[in-house]
Amino acid sequence: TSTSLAALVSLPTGHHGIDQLHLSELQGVVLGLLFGAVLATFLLFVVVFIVISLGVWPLPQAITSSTERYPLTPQAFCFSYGRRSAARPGCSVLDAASERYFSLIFPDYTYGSTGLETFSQLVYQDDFGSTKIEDFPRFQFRGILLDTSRHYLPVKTILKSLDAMAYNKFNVFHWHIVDDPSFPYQSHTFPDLSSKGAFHPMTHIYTQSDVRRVISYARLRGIRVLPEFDSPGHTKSWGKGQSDLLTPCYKGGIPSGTFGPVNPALPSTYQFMERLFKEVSAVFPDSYIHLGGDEVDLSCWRSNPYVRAFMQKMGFGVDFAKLEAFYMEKVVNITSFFNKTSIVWQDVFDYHERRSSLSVVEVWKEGCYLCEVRRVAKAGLRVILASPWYLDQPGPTHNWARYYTVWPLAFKGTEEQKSLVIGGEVCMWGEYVDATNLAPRLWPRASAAAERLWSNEKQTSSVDKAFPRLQDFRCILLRRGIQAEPLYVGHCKHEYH
Ligand code: CP6
Repeated sequence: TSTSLAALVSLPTGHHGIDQLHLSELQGVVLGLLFGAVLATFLLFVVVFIVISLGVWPLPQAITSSTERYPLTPQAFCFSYGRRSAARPGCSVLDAASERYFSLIFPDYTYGSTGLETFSQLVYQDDFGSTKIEDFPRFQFRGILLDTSRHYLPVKTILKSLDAMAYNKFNVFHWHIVDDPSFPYQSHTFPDLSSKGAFHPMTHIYTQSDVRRVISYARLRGIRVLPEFDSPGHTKSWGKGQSDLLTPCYKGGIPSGTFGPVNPALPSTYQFMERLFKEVSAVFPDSYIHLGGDEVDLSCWRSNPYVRAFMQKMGFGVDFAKLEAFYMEKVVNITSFFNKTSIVWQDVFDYHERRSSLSVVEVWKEGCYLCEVRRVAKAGLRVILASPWYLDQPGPTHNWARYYTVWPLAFKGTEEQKSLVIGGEVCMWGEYVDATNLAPRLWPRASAAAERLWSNEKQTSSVDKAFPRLQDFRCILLRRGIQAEPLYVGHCKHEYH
């Protein structure tokens, strides 16, 4: 006789919005455990108890446990499709997820092997027995920004981060792929951008096959890839492989030899952007694209007589905000022609007069960030909140509790305005971060933001209650090979690292 155990996985119907398939959501109405007859396995009876312990993170919307316990053996365990699930048997995303999660549940088990030694090492117990979980995300956009321009991150490192993101139910990888220091994206249309603008033309680039690999790896984990090509500022590296793109700065009436933001006064600039974004729109299939638009240094534009003449001609006078807005609107229009919805940093909203041409605004500045969230929502635009979740700098003030105690909707506004807050994002800027320190700097502090973005706010308002659960979850991350840093004094039960 054999045990027949199954986890029922159901995808709710009517699933839409920015959220892609995510196993944890598929678990939507999940984990109804079915039991068949119980077993007799010769003399030795080895069981593995379900580990749905304190470490469930982020907290599901509803979780109930009984004290009954059921043994779970890998030979007799399987995931199956819920009867009323919107996903049908044969769904490749779900099948791949089942396989991955089978290995995560039974870490040392390989199909076909019945080594009891391996099994015996696996026996551990849990406080609860049968558990029913009902779950769905609080916000549809739960992102992590990684910056591959300040330091190149190997593809392997990005994939590993995607694993950890999925464990934390993040569903957007915001790929800040290029910036001032380097241009690692290998463009087919403009190969010089990376051959001249990357840190190294061969080893420190992302080929299109690298990008495809990242996108498909992310897709299988319910994560969408949101590329950012930030302009007109933060583009120094673009200038190395594309002459006449950046604005020549002037000093004492002559060119000083230095360059500023993208030159908004030349028609060739927009022809370049059209061709670049045509390619990028095809390589990155997501319907969203991040266009940056932040921190534009106006002094170089101001110094350039041709830029000033262009402004006169356009009727902008000496209002450089108008010039910035003009430029961004052009780029927004170019990308919308390629069927993309654009996301911009809050700077664009702040200087833009015709805000109705914008769609989604990402709030990143410190200070009264909820004031800004409110202003954007009042203007009827969607908001992503990043300000409280800057994780790139270490230090005593940057502790997890600070990321945990954020209330994204604590501003005065109507329900409709609040519904425009589509989520939030953890920013991991790359000035001080590369493959050596990325994981411990991200985890488990980003997990604090993950729970804020996923779980019911009322059920997760206590730092003290969250602490032991987060410590447990950090141990789970370690067991899965994610080098998450410790929160405080303690040890992990299954310390393998
Ligand atoms: N790079 C780009 C950055 C930052 C931004 N854009 C940034 C600014 C201030 C802080 C952290 C990061 N490094 N392209 C702003 C969105 Cl504190």
